Amino acid sequence: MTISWYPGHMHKASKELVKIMHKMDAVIEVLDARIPESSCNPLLASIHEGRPCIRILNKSDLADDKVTAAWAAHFSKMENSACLINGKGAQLSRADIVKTAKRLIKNTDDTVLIQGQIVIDGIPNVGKSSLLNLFAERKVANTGNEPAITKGQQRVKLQEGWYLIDTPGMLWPKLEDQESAYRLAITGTIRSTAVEVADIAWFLAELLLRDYPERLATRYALPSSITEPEPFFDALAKQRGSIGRGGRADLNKTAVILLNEFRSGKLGTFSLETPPS
Ligand SMILES: Nc1nc2c(ncn2[C@@H]2O[C@H](COP(=O)(O)OP(=O)(O)OP(=O)(O)O)[C@@H](O)[C@H]2O)c(=O)[nH]1
Ligand SMILES: [Mg+2]
Repeated sequence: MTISWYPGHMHKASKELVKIMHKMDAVIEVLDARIPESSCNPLLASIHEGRPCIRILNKSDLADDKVTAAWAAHFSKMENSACLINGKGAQLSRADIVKTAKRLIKNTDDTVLIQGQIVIDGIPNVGKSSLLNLFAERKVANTGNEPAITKGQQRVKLQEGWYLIDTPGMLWPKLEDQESAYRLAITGTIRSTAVEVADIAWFLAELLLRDYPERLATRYALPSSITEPEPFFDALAKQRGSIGRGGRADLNKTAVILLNEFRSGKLGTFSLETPPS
């Protein structure tokens, strides 16, 4: 299966982002801490036009702390950039954002430093609207555990006089690197109706059986003889009662079980990409 998902609202969202960019003093690009490389939308660098960029590695509670710290060090070295980490249990504050933005905006114009505008962008379902709510310290934007919840821009004034603008999650027209596309799908960035759930879970099972066999063995009490997705899904289906015709795994139901456990963190924390050394 080739993964491709670029609905019309994303094209519209990118045009609307371009329209407001000249008014922005800085940008916040939200990345998924589990897949910082794949979750970096290549269109955004050109849309940002060199503006100061605060990258936030979000959902860090689902990733490996050491790898996330290495990614933060990698991104912080980039020109005109800062990189912050956010996750459940270790959240950033409004003061962190304002302080970092002021440091990056090396502008002698005091009015910018008192009342700047920052746009929050990134791929779908990465936590942009949750961050807007966090920094606004109230629920101003809808959030949800599926991609494409936000359909239009939303501007909020913070107590300090700064403005934050939330935007719809955006992918790009062609997902050239299909391994990356599968990583985007397993982390929940691609709408489930645009992919074959069983294919995505098969990719995830292969990856986990190869790199984290002990975690699967512990969580599902698997015999060590299971090293391939097919017997893995049969064993999981038996355990969770998702048996189909002929006593074999109902692959769709069992796929959903594995994906949900991975996405919710029940299987543990995973960093699926490491920074270039
Ligand atoms: N585990 C974890 N979940 C998070 C975190 N931040 C957000 N979420 C969850 O991720 C899901 C998506 O959050 P949203 O804020 O709606 O994401 P978004 O980037 O605005 O998504 P779109 O508007 O669809 O582009 C929600 O279920 C959030 O509760 C986090 O730091 N850790
Ligand atoms: Mg949103």
